[in-house]
Amino acid sequence: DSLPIPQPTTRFLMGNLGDIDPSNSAGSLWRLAEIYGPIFKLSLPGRTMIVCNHYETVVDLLDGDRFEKVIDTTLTELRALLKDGLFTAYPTEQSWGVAHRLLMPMFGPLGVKKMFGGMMDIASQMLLQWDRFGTRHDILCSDIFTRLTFDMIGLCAFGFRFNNFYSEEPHPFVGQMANVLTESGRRANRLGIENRLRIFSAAQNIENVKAMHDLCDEIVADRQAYPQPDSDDLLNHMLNDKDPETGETMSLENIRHNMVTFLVAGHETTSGTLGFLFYHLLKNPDTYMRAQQEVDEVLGDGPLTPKHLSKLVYIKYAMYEALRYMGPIAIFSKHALKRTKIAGKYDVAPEDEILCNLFPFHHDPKVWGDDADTFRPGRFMNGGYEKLPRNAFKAFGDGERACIGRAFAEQEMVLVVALILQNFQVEMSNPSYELNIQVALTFKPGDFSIKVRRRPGRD
Ligand code: MNH
Repeated sequence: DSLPIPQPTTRFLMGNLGDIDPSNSAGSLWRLAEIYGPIFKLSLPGRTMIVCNHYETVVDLLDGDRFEKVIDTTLTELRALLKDGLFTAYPTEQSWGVAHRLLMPMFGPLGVKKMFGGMMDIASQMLLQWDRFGTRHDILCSDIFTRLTFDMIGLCAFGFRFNNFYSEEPHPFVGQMANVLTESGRRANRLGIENRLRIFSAAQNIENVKAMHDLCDEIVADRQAYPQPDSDDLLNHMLNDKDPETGETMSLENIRHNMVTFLVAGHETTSGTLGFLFYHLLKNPDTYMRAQQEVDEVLGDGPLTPKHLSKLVYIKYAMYEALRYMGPIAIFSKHALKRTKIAGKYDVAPEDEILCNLFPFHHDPKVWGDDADTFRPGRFMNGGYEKLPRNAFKAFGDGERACIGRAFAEQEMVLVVALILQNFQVEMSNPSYELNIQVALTFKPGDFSIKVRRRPGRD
């Protein structure tokens, strides 16, 4: 037997469109989760969306034998930029498998260790800039961490320097991408007919996409004209390696779309997470102290080396806790391979788009307890992470379509946080700052600024 899936009242022709705020659809989905509980349904023009909010419903969607990633409306909009790149490829697309198998080793723990030097290069540029800013300068987290993560992925993946720490304005690519991501998000929340009427933004979008594709093509052409046989970066592997299963190489187009994919997926998420993390550490001074104490014990005033990374456990869990509390990605989508019941109760068909609503999922008191709404990295310490119920922490997505950049992101974030805490005392520019979420494709803390001061004896 099955239970009906609750649904807010629908309106003629509009369905539930009125229940979604187009500038903050994820916020609307949280609010509805508070009202409807584990699962609810929305009818939007042309499609039905089923939203799962609690552990019992979301975890059932992670059964790869019955459900798989679906290219939902937002991802479909993004395909104008990312095409068959890993993030937006259809499950049936051949190029996904080729790129996935070919690239996996580079994104594994060993591959990512080789990028340590590139990450240190960029992080030290940032620290140098902070010294020169002095103690009175307000550092806008969303701006500074975007410069940082962009430079890191550019250098580590393609040997390309965006040089965002050497210019007043970030590299044009940064703005082009921000515009395309915001526009894709907006388009995904509009009616099809409305999109056809927004001719100006569509033309602007096409221009931005072309500029980004051109830059990637230029980087490739440069590498082909001036090969770097000793470099071990992603670009060399994409150009030279073969898929171990089929023997196929990646096409030049697919390389371009994966380059843009790494730049998109690899900067917004990580920079947003760093912003959230500093917000929480500064709002909860005991957690800041504990993180700084860990850095002092592990590093003292000596240089950070790769062998230190695995010892910075509290910092890693503080980052997980920031991701749990509210990460940059609020939702990922699935669909059923054939008719089935979610959690044994709710009927779904293959054509239904099913959303994993991460905020309520990561705050489900049945898993996280009564203090689910408290920032407490300690919950993961001393075996706490290992003792979680299966699949309770899904900030990096799920299954074979989970985040390929996870080890890269974790290394990058632990490294940056450790270097900052080792060398600087950080405080909020405005001590009464309250979190406001800036929504583009991903979430980040809006208008959040910090001030920094060199720690005594750390220069
Ligand atoms: Mn990442 C997929 C979260 C950093 C490259 N990433 C995903 C998904 C989530 C995610 C969630 C699954 C989306 C879906 O199911 O539709 N990613 C993150 C978070 C961070 C992050 C929270 C940092 C914090 N991601 C990175 C970095 C890179 C990267 C850094 C690249 C260097 N992510 C990807 C790619 C995919 C992905 C590529 C798509 C993988 C696939 O489908 O094969």
